[in-house]
Amino acid sequence: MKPSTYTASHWGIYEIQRDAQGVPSLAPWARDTDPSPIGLHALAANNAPQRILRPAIRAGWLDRQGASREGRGKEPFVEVPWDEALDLLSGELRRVIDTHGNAAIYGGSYGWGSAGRFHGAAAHLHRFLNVQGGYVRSVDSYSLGAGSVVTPHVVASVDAVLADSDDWETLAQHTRLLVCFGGLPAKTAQTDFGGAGRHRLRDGLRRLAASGVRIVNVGPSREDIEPGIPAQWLPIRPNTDTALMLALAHGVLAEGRHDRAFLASHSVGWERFEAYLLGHADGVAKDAAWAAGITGAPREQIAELAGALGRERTLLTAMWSLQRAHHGEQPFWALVALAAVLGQIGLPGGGFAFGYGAANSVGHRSARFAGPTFPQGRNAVDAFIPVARIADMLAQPGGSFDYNGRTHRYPDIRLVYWAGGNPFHHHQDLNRLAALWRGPETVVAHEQFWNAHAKMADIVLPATTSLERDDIGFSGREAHLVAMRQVLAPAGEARDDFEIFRGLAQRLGVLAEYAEGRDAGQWLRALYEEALPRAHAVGVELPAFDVFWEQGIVDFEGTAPPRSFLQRFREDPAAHPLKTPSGKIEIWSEAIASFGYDDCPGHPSWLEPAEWLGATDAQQLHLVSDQPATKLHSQLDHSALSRGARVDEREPLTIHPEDARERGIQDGQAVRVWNTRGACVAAARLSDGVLRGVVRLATGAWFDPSAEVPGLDKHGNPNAVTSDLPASRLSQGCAAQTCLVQVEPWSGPLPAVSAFELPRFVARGG
Ligand SMILES: Nc1nc2c(c(=O)[nH]1)N[C@H]1C(S)=C(S)[C@@H](COP(=O)(O)OP(=O)(O)OC[C@H]3O[C@@H](n4cnc5c(=O)[nH]c(N)nc54)[C@H](O)[C@@H]3O)O[C@H]1N2
Ligand SMILES: Nc1nc2c(c(=O)[nH]1)N[C@H]1C(S)=C(S)[C@@H](COP(=O)(O)OP(=O)(O)OC[C@H]3O[C@@H](n4cnc5c(=O)[nH]c(N)nc54)[C@H](O)[C@@H]3O)O[C@H]1N2
Ligand SMILES: [Mo]
Repeated sequence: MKPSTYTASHWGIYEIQRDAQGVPSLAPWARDTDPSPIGLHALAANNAPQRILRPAIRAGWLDRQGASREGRGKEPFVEVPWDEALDLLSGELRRVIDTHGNAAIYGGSYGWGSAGRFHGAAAHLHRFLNVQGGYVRSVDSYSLGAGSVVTPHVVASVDAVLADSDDWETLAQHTRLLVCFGGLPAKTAQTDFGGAGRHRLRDGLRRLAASGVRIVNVGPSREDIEPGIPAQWLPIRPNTDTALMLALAHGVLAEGRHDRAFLASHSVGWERFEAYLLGHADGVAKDAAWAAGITGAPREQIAELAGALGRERTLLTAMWSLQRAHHGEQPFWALVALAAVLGQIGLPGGGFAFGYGAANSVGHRSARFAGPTFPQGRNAVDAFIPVARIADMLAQPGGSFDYNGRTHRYPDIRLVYWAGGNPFHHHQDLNRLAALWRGPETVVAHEQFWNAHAKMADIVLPATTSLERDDIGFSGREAHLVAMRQVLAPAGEARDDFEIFRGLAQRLGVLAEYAEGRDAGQWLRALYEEALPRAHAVGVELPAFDVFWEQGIVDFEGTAPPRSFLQRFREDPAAHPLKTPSGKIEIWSEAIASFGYDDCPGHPSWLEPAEWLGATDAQQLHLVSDQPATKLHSQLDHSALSRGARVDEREPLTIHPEDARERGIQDGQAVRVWNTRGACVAAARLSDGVLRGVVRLATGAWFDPSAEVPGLDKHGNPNAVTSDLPASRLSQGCAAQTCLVQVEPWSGPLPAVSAFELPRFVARGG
């Protein structure tokens, strides 16, 4: 059967097939040779019992119009007709703006939402709030909080570096030594924000293996590289990569092999860094023996790797997890500095990169252009927060915080409005967030499913899924546009986020400004047509909208990308300077040094994390809370794929057999993972693929707080125990990977998982 339509998702493109009765099914896109199974489960999961079918309002909020906040997350909901929900919500928005001003609304609404250039939920929320005076926004991401703030000072934005990465073919051809910090995991490369297309990582790895590239996986887990790919594992403790990188630089320097010419012509501040490596000020040489004490890796192995670096074409790449940590700026900065020492930056297959494997598009090069983009308008409110400071904002209205060289104040938030993200997935120390969540007068959520985020809101409005509406799939980093034609009728009374905001905008008298007189179909066409000249400018000829809509996909794989900016910089740094203050790579940053932050000094430095294996009693283990293989964050946790990977309904926790034995833990047994912040129930999975002292528990199990035991999550959500400390005063980034825990066998009866149950519903006044 010839597929006539396609759908795009963060985890891939799928073809929609229909049987004789017209019932749809999904098949992988024929041109994707390594499709992700995640999306194949999206259709069956779409109309699951967890779906939100009607607008619902927390009973206490409805009765007392916001007076009682204590019942948030505990009280039942009352389902109401759309008109009533929109009347109540528009009235509440009016009240909050009139009484407290627009800066009392938090509309940061961080999160991945769904693929599709028009129906991006957060973009609609931002536009809707902008047309009536603005809102408090968030900056940066949970993905790359520390990295994205430090690298523009040092070399270039993370986005520019990602776009500049060599493709897998170039690596296979030129790279001889590939050192990957955090591995090259196929699990994370399944996805790409806005729409992965052809999945490339596993094929890329096979090419590297076939051409004899030496691959060294540095990190706490051997499992971060596909089994079957010949790779050497250099196990190190979590959060100690910076120490290793310093020792590698020291080793190269000690042999006199540092590229003096490159350092002189293309970087600033080498002398200070050299003095630090040699220990001139602190008396501590950052050599292999020193790093062995910190990382736990054998000194000989560190020395051997240092001796091999740069002798042949060497690429250093770091997963994004390294910077999602206390002092997370340092490993990204140290990686750049180490690459500068080797002097191969800008050569094909050499230098440094961020995250081959963290997203599918890293290692792909085709022409890039700004695709169809829904305009969010102008925000009249100045106040903002670095995205991961949400709990601090709720805790200290008016309190001050540092960020990238300046001091700011937290606003006083009365209303939180979320559309297209799940704070009760993504934030750290969820018990703390849950307590602070009771502060604002009103919490609004547009959601598709009754997850913890919806259950913690006052006004819950049911949103459609991307299978239930027309849209345009485009990521900006991959080589395709997809006509995402509606596959299913909306579940229950679900509405598009755009429709919901239209209803509110009409009530608030800003409909014309918000919708500009267009319906969704007219917006799709207009956004597409606006992108045509931008595509043309980079040599991509897009067909007319109607042709695109009919043919279903535009595939411009293989079009010519621009020359690498690092290559041009290498060839002529005066003609092609970087956008750093000096125009060069800043191994010493005068700007960062001038901020005077003790937790982010002027050159890459080893700074002890708040919680790590080098500074603790033997009982504690380091928890790595990584991205889940069977879903995207919390999305589709209710699918058969995700639930099928559970043990007795709990998320598996990978633990070294020796650590398990010492604690009397058997494979498959339920365990209590805990620290002073909270606890969760997980299922032990014994594997010597993690370093001793390290446990790994993927994120994404829907947060399931116990009603009886304070601070206990019953499902295996690591954010019940992670720490909400910022990476540093520079970035205030998410530091989820810095966390120590105790693990012990669960004793007594297991609490039943209730994450997938609906909240209680009552009749009005009941
Ligand atoms: N411990 C720990 N925590 C982490 C991380 C970690 O490494 N460790 N990683 C962090 C990272 S990198 C990230 S990016 C975050 C991810 O955090 P999020 O992006 O917030 O997580 P998602 O589960 O993708 O949340 C998307 C939500 O939007 C809803 N949704 C989807 N489409 C639509 C739509 O069209 N309309 C509406 N209204 N809703 C929609 C989904 O149902 C879902 O609840 O998590 C962070 N949290
Ligand atoms: N299937 C799937 N793919 C995804 C996502 C998803 O939810 N599901 N999320 C997407 C998103 S939003 C993002 S931001 C990217 C994130 O990409 P990353 O942040 O890079 O992904 P993680 O899985 O958190 O971490 C990758 C590996 O790093 C290792 N690691 C952890 N801490 C350290 C450390 O201190 N040092 C070293 N050397 N290694 C360490 C862990 O063993 C882990 O398996 O992934 C994307 N891809
Ligand atoms: Mo992310």
